[in-house]
Amino acid sequence: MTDLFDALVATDPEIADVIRREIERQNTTIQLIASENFTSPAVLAASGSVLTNKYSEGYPGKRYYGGNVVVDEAEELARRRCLELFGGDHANVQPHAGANANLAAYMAVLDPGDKVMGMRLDQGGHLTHGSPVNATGRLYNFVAYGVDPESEVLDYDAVLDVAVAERPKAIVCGYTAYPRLIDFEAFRSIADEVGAILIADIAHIAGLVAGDAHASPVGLADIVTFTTHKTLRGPRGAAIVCKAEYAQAIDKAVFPGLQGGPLMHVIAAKAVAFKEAAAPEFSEYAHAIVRNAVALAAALGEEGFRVVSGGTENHLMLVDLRPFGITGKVAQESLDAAGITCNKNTIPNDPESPFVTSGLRLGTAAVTTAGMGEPEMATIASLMGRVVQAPDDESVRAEVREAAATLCSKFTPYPDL
Ligand code: DSN
Repeated sequence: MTDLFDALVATDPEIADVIRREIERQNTTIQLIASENFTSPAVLAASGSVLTNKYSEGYPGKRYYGGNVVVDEAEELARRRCLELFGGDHANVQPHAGANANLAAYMAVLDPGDKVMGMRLDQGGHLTHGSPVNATGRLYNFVAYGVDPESEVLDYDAVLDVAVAERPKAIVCGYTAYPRLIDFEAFRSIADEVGAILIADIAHIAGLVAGDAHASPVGLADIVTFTTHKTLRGPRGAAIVCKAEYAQAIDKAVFPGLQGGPLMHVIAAKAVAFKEAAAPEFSEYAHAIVRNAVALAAALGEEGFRVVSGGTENHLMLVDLRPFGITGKVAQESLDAAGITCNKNTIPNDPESPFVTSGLRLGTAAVTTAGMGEPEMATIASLMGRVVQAPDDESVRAEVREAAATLCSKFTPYPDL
């Protein structure tokens, strides 16, 4: 790694400097973006390897080009480890991103114009769950379910009512900003009630599922998609696990349906991540993420934040900033300036636009990887409380930035980089 970086410094000092400064940013500021994590040096090494040079259209043993005998082993290892980790009949580890994995799932089982039911995008659904500006919303006829307006939690009877009224061909469960456990058995029975295919998008919670900190949809959902870089802590990318009857359709949808050559360096890094996630320490890690999220949500409540749905049961929480009279946009910018990275996010029935928002989404996967625990969650909540009460105060920002750096000096994700 060091030799490779030396080569980069010699060839392109500007990009080398960007990477150096990003390592510094990740090491010295608090990372609370719920979809991010700090991947291991082993994953970094695989994804920065010469496997990037290989063209491998097709699947192991059935490639369009020669010279794939070595990289085939990487993809076989990734597929095998993925199935050992999650269960299921068939795995496809080629999707470059969660968006591709979701579109492949739809392409495998739907025709353009078919009706699909997913969570409202402003209540936790993802862009690829039918946003009108995304290919999924243009190709398929999405209808939405949402959370209960009072409890801000899914009401499965209400979801069933929408399904019975709409008779979708597929139902998508799994979210990008939902802080509660998902009852996949309830979704299976709703899908069965209306004869729908069930697709679970567990991009956010894949690491919790792998570590037994959240129930798994595998075996219940027909198709399960997930990204590998969030709670799962692998390289940027995605994978699909499905029942045997959908295996061929999924493989065809990914390649040649959607993608060309797979990223073999990233597939090798996914194999490394699946191996890491199968270790007993990973289960401890997954449970620690949830404990930290519960602690952070409770401490933020004490600081005056309104925690959406009253708390969390997974790795993330949404907080409503209206008690402080500020928007998500202002809070995100002020916190960023104070050394705390997070993202503005709509909350259920948000009066503000998605570019402004009334809330923040916060996640604990990255800080838990860095080694922080419940005492540090209380510290972070108190630092956040100071910033949102004086969002424009430069001296508060400077003090919090220094406190964040002091905290991170004891919990540095990449001390050797
Ligand atoms: N951008 C990811 C997230 O933050 O949840 C999803 O694509």
